[in-house]
Amino acid sequence: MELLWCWIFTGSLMFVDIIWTLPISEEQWLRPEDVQLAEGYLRRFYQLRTSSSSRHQSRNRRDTSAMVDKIKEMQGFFGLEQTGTLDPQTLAVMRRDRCGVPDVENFSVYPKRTKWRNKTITYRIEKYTPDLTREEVDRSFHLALKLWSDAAPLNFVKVNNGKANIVLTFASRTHGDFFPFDGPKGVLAHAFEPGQGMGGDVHFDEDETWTTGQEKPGYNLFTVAAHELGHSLGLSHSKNPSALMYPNYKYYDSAKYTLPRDDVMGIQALYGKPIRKQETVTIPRKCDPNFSVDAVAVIGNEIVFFKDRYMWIRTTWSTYWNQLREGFSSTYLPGINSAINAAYDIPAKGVAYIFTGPKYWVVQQLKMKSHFGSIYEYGFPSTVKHIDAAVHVSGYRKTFFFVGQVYYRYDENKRKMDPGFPRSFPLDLLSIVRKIDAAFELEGHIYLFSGTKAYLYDYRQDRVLKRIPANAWLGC
Ligand code: 0ZB
Ligand code: CA
Ligand code: ZN
Ligand code: ZN
Repeated sequence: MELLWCWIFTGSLMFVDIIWTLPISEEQWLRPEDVQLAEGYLRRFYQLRTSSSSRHQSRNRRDTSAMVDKIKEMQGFFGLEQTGTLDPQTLAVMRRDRCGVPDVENFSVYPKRTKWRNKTITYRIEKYTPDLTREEVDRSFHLALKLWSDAAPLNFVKVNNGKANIVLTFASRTHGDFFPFDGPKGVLAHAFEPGQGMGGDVHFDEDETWTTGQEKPGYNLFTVAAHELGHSLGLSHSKNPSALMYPNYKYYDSAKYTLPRDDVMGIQALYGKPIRKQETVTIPRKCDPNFSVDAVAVIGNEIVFFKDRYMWIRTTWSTYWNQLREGFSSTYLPGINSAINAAYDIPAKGVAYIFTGPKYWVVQQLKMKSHFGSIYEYGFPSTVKHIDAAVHVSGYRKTFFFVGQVYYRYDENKRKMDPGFPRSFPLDLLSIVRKIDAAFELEGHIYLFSGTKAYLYDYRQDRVLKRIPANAWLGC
């Protein structure tokens, strides 16, 4: 725990400070030097911005309230009572040597760069919270750990008894370390930096209400666990407000959240980059007779074929159809690093939607930053973990999603799933295919891909009109 380190070396100093200031009333005690010290401190570590730094000019009301907010933020961070005033305890902490490790700095690590020597790290859940089911707690921790293991060469293994590197538990008030919890709000949890014994352990304040959503009052367990596990792995607080390791709580949706850049840089500074599996470097062989595709969509003027982490791009203008570009999806679609399951585009809107597992990405142009959401926003039941294929039928303004042996119809205008779905495939289609891998619409024609074949499908009459090899567009 980062504070432990600081307190061992400066504890006695802080003690003297408090004794010395206690008998004096607040007004007498607040000297101009103290206000200046606080202002400098809050500017440096909490991005306080006031219009004037001169102490001869009177402070305006906006500055004062900004200062009060920042004092509260700092008090919350140090587990002090959030009074918003420069009381003796608060000033004592500000005066204290900062141990050379600001609690807020673009990612930061512990003074000795403590980290785990082992790449496989075990964790054990010692006690569950009554606020959630065991499954919800397990899942929150699993997803929180996955954020970190996706960004660095680390594996987490859950053990149910015996020794573990990281022990996670819920406790209130005094609970066997030197850091008693403070009841509801304030400190939500704390974690110890990597090491023997309590090293790496995470304690959650049982006096908080733990949730899997966003409901208030309450704190999202995934979010807090993700932050605390950053400490367990050796990261200290970051000064970057968009970082997960920023000191303040902010709700993050476990279905959508990916580790911010600052935290990725932090974890990789300690453990290096993740070791990618063989599949990422192999280019699928498009002319293989067993070739099948994962997804197809039209992005801009180009048809994009996806297979594993690779893609081929060709223009929709027939004269240039022999020109094919190709590469790893991550080079054309920054941020998308996993295999793509499905994709569809709405030509009228000029956007494409790309699905990887329970996430979808909104893409307007290749090589442009895209943003993402969760498939559950479409109204899929939680049993659906990924989509096999998707196609937007412009004539209906509806999008069809294929999942296993059924399909869903989504109304893009109402932004709602049509009632009566999922349904099983129409009969003619069903007689030919068992599962759809990919689908796209081009000039009013719908192509459905299944295995090594692509089918030109007339949805109005439920008739398959033509059958071609799945790689027919790829110049084989
Ligand atoms: N633990 O890691 C913390 O940072 C403590 C304070 C420490 C002095 C022990 C803590 O509970 N901080 C609160 C928190 O929510 C701060 C707050 O209430 O805003 N930490 C978890 C967190 C932080 C950033 C993003 C997500 C979760
Ligand atoms: Ca608390
Ligand atoms: Zn504790
Ligand atoms: Zn923290």
